[in-house]
Amino acid sequence: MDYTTDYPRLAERLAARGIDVDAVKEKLKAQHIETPSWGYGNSGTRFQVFAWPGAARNIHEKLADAGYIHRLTGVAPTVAIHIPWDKVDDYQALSDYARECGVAIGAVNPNLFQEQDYKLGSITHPNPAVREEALAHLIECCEIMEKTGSKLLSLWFADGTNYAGQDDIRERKHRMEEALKETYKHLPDGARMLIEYKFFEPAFYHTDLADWGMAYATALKCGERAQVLVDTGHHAQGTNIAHIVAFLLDEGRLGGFHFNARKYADDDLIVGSTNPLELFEIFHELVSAGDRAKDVAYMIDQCFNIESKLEGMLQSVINCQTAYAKALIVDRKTLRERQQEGDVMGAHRTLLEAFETDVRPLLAQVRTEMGVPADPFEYLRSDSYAKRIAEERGVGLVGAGGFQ
Ligand code: PSV
Ligand code: MN
Repeated sequence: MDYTTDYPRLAERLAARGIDVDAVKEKLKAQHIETPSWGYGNSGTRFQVFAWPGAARNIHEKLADAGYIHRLTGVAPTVAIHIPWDKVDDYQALSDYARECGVAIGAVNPNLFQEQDYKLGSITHPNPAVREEALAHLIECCEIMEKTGSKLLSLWFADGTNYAGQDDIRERKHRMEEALKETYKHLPDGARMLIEYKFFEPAFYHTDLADWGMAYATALKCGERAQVLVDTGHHAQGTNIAHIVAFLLDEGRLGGFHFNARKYADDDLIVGSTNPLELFEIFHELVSAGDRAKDVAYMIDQCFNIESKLEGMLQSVINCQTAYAKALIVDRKTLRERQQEGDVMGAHRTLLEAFETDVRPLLAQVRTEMGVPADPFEYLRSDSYAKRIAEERGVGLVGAGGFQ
């Protein structure tokens, strides 16, 4: 549906609330959401992988699909890669191909969870030879960053233990710090290292980097260019993620996000699909932090198991745009006044006013001005791209994100 005809009325209402609508539109046009290569391939749960017709089978097809999502939205110009899932011989050629597709290579994600050797961990493994192997992979990823021009090394470790007493927790902490300090030295100029945490899975007794505090403390030991990556799925039920975001922003250590939604834990569902208020709260903190949030990297980390990869990815980008648009139209002047007066409900309702505003006309207007479809989802459904790739690529499970 094209909502642009409703835009003038909305713009008038926002202006009456003291919102600078032109400034909001500029910010929305400059939004940057990175999509993950692994979201374009087939993936599944530990029970089954269901093949989707036309799902990307290799990094080239993933980049082509990412380029398509960028053409439809105008705000998804980079693609995160996972090594070795996306390993190639010639990274210069890969970067050139990405450019032909209209995108660039974004964060490089080392994969330290799929080798047999990593059963007891990677950089925290009790055996120094395995730790060496894992460190070599991290350094290899820094070299790939150099070749692709990537400025982000995005780190997540499956390392941990399953049973009390299985290994020495403090010793593992030291092994982690040692490896990350060494990796830090190999970062290309101007690049950052983002340290992700997760409180469980695949380890269930303890995870070496279980929460934001551990990731933060580790980042401090590495250096200024080491920051925390918040994956929205990696928290216990009830955790206030917006609070973590605000705290890390204030400390200058919020590096980026992995967006997804979860009902239970790390379900990798479409961001904003289970708790749009939470996503809005996060964006509200980001907008409130102003310039402190300027380098934050917004990445999607999702897999689409039963739905169309392209539709799932597109909806994810749209949901991020919606949450950001709502955060941008918060009447911050009134909010501040009410906060200082101790007006609890007044302040809360100021936020709700923005959250409950239908921003579809604003986004449709922004898209039209950007020269992309006013309703990208409808466009995708009426376009021939999905049909064409389904015919060309067929139904196969090969080349997925490594979950088969
Ligand atoms: C782990 O659950 C994670 O969130 C990490 O970011 C991985 O790189 C990604 O998912 C894909 O497995
Ligand atoms: Mn993640």
